[in-house]
Amino acid sequence: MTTPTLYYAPGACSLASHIALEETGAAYETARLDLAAGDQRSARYLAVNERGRVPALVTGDWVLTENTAILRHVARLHPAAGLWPEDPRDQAVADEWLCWLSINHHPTYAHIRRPERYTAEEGAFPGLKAKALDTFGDLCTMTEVRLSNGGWAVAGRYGVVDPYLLLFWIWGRGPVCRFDMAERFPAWTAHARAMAERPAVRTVFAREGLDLPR
Ligand SMILES: N[C@@H](CCC(=O)N[C@@H](CS)C(=O)NCC(=O)O)C(=O)O
Repeated sequence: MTTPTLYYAPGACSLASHIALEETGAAYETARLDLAAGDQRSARYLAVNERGRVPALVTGDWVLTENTAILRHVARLHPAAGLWPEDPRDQAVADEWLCWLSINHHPTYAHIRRPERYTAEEGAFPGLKAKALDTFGDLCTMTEVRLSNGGWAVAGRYGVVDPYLLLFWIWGRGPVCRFDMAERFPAWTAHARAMAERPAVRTVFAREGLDLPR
């Protein structure tokens, strides 16, 4: 079988797919992009993913983008890793989580980081960023509520939703939001700390040069 290659950028949303691949224990390769240097807009990368975004998972001549698709695909390709639930309701809950995070958390965060994508008026940037930061905090509160029973996100079993949750915890902790995650989101922080115990997470954080949740 062809070994897939994950195109990723340190600390970007590709982190979730990166952890999921590592969790399977199967062989894969990585190709690192520096988004600040504009690698995603290079001709070399646009030939891989014409959208100029990470992640992209390349298997032979097949290119798959979008975290939610990659997460589901990786889980289904490696059923023995148990990363996708078997029960239909649990599967629906896993899909619900992936939709919730990708449709709400990700674009809201993008409004804080990349206001120029959402308004042409530079004078509107501070207001837009401030409102998006508030909204991101509100979304985190809603995510916290769903995690308040503790444990992994879906039916108490580890799966691909968990690394995707970790990504947004990391972004909440990071320099763009600077949230006190432990204070504001204790259940989610317990989840992030449990993630930090996993060997696959440690491997990927070391490769990406990220600080583990504490
Ligand atoms: N919906 C996509 C979003 C992909 C995306 O926006 N990736 C960002 C990193 S988090 C990116 O590559 N940004 C580079 C750019 O916008 O120039 C997914 O979840 O995979």
